[in-house]
This record gives sequence, structure tokens and C-alpha cells, in this order.
Amino acid sequence: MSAASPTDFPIAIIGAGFAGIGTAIQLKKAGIDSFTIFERAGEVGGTWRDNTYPGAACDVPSHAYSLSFEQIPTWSRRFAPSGEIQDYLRGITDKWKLRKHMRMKTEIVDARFDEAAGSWTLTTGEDETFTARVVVSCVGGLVDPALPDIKGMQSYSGELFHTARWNHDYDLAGRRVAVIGTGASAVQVVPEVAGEVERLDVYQRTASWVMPKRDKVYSEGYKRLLARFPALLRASRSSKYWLTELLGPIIFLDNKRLAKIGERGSLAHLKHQVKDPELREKLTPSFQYGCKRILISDEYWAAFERPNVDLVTDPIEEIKSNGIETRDGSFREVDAIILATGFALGLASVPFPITGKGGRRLEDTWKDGAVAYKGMNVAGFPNWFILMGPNTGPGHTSVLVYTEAQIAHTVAAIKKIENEGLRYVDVRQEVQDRYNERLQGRMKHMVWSSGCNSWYLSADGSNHSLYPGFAAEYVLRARPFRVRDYEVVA
Ligand code: N01
Repeated sequence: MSAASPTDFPIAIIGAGFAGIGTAIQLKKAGIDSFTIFERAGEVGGTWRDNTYPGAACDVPSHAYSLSFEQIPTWSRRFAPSGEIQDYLRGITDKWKLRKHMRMKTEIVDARFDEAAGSWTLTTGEDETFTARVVVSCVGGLVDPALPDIKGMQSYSGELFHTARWNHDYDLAGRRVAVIGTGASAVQVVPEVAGEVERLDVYQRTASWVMPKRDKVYSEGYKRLLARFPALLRASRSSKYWLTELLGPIIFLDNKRLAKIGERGSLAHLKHQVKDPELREKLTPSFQYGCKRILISDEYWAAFERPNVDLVTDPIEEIKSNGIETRDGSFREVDAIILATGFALGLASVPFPITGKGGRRLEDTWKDGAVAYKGMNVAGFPNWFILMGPNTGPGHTSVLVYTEAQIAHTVAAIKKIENEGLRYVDVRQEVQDRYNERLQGRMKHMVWSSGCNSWYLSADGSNHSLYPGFAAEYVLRARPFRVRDYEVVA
């Protein structure tokens, strides 16, 4: 692997977002320098490089949505904007001198395990091959835009782009604009562009539960205090984490009485933001709180009070060359359409062909749903570690809590393989099966199975995306690398 220092223990990290960068830092801390990071884009950052739409920000407080081993006291506000998170990722990349390990604009398109050698052969889009003893897949879940299959979309002659591919060269000022979708991306975009455009039509298929955001700017004095007393920063992080854990059951359990607590809070917020009862009615979700991702915003619902913003709830019939027709026969002419329609694939998908032991393909192994041991290892795919894999997403807290546990597990396994000169470790099928049986058994008690449709669910309605429980519990399970759970081949 030419980009890494010469070594007989090459490690490949695929993806340079939070997970890839975090893994690289922890490998360095463990004294392991023999890794190469493959990144298909031209810069680090993943989600935070790609999502630059107006209003893009994290909806988890930054003191919690940053790596615990790379905390900074300088976040400008409670919920940092996307550009600031991207700067943070660039900053820690440079601090740890990770760029010399990176091969940018290099997309891995195929991976194949060689059992005799205990190594993986990775092939790039340019048809180069690399050999790695261990692969850490950090490709992310919400990456490729999901483009809706709406009749006539190809015939639209105005400007059309997805939130994750924002066209910054197109000036929305004074235009008639449509936003399709009302999920986490839309609630951030809508209030930002509402004040700029001549008219904004928001096409809602399903209303979302929205809670107050209570964002705030951090004063220079507060930031200096955090810099001077890092224990305060740790306490801020820890209090935010434990609060989300405490409130977690309201969001993830299928318990109508608990859900009512959240629903009442959200409806009070709606009443405060929207005066017109008819409009409020249209904005009120009909599914149980938590079933889709809870959104936070102090401006989204209020944006519909503006005279230039319309909520359209009639289903879209067709996109014509100059506008959108709904099923009730109305036609709205627009200069631009913004697709806030989410992402394709998800945490439970195969990013490219992966062939493990005995020629088995991950695509076939996962044909009835993605399963992995603790979301990280799949039997028959030795020395392959997935970060943000199946059933590792949270509905209630920072995903990085899960990612950090996976990094700890992976680094511990790599140390074991390297130090003991092992050929490979391969999770035992029965251990993986037992883990997933229990996990899916608990899934029945989670709100995501209560009947709404979301990206959490696969086409058959099963959930291979989220972890059914507390983050703390996942961390306790996932962090240790328990050798007895693996077939160890010397
Ligand atoms: O996507 P979504 P997102 N016609 O899938 C609608 C993360 N994230 O980009 O609900 C009409 O949630 C669809 O309607 P419906 C976060 O994990 C984080 O907003 O399916 N509408 C829905 O309203 C989040 O969960 C942040 O009926 C169509 C919307 O499009 C995930 O990304 C910020 C349609 C898609 O919502 C995805 O969020 C942003 C059609 N044909 C995102 N097709 C943070 O702040 C789809 N829709 C951290």
C-alpha cells in the first residue's frame, strides 16, 4: 500500500469521515502507523463535506457530537453549523498528520478475501489493487442522495438539486421555489430559504414531530472557561449524553404513555409557532412519537406563518417542465425544485461487492437483511470491521458514542491480530446468530415497528438500522474484543 509507511501489516480504512478519521487517530495512539485511508471524494469530512445546504447543522449538541478524545472548547454555539464541523474534522486530520496516509479520489469498488494469506485485495475504480490484512469499512450510511421516482421529473427544465448536492452557484433570491420532503434536512433548509425567495412551496407527504431546538451562541468568556478547565467541557458532554439516555425511552420504546410526553411537548411547540388551527392540523403527525426521527427546530413551523410560504399536502402527481402538479389538479409554477428527500441505502447496505471466505458474497449473505455481530463483524468475512454498520444507529443520542465503541473494539482486535501474528479472526456464526436473535426480539418493543414508514426500515419492514436500546448498553457490549466469540486462525 504505497501511501502508508512500508510495513508487513497493512490496514485499509475506507472513508475519511468521522469514523475513518477517529479510527486513524486511535490507531496512531496505539502506535500503529501502517494504515491507508481510501476516500472517494477529494476532501475529508463525509456528511459534513457534502451537506452544505443553507441551515445545515448538527441536531446533536457539539460538545457531544465530537470525538471524546478530540474535544475542543471553541464551538461557536450549542449546535454547530455544518462548516464548523467540517473545519473540526479538517483540524484533527491535520493535527494527527493523517493526510500522508490518505489516498483521495480513490474509490474502492471491490474487495476479496484470500484465506491462505489472511488478507483482503481491494480494487479501486481505476483498477488498481491493494492488499490489506485488515479492512475497516467507514463508508457511512447516509451518503448517496435518494432521488424520488416522480413522474415527469426528467422533463423539468428549471433548476433541480438535492440538499446534499446544493448548487451554490444558483441564487434563490426572488425565485419561486419548491422543497420536496419534510425530514431532518428540510426543517433546516426551509426556514433559511423562506426569507430569501419570492415564494416557497413545501411538499409534505408525512408531517414530522418537531421539538424546540434551544440553540444558543457560546460567549467568548464561556469558551475561555472551557479551555482553561477541560473538566467543565467533559462535564458538559457527559450531562448532554446522560440526559439523552434518560429521555431515550420516550423516543425509542413502543409505549404510548411515554410517547404522549413527547407528543404533548411537540404539540405545545406547534401551537406556539403556528396560530392557524387548519395549518396546525396539517402539520400534526399521525404516527407515534419517535417512529421517525424527531426533528428539532425553532424556526421550521414558524416559517409556514410567512405569507410567501405554502404547505402543500396533496400528493405530487407529476413534475412538468415548469412546475409541479398535485393530485387535486392544482399546478404550481416554480423556478427551482429542492429535493430534501433523504438518502439511498442506509446503515444496512453493501457499498460494493465484498467476497469473503469460500467465495461467499456479502450481498447474498445479507439478502434477507443485513446482520453483523455488534454491527461490526460478519461471519465468513474475516478481518473486516464495519463502523456504523447494521443496527448501530441511535434514534435518541449522538451516533458518535456508538462509533467510538466500534473504534475501540476494532483497534483492540487489530492489536491482537498483529501482536500475535494471527492470520485472521472470524466471528463465530452461532455467536452472531444469537446476538441478532436477541436484538430482533427486542426490536418488537421499539416504536420504529409501530407502523410508520422511514429510512430506518428495509423494504420488508424489518429494521436493520437502529440499535434497540440505550447507548450505554451498546457501548458496554461493543467496546471489548472478546476473543472467544471468534474463530482465531494462526
Ligand atoms: O431525509 P428523510 P433527510 N414525494 O429520509 C420525503 C440525517 N440528517 O435528509 O416521510 C414526496 O428523513 C419523505 O416523506 P415521507 C438524519 O439521521 C441529520 O431529511 O417518506 N416526498 C421525507 O419527508 C436523518 O434522519 C441531520 O413520507 C418524498 C423526506 O422526503 C437522515 O439524515 C440533518 C418523496 C425525506 O426525509 C435523513 O434526513 C439532516 C416523494 N417521492 C439529515 N420521497 C442533522 O442535523 C421522499 N420524500 C444531524
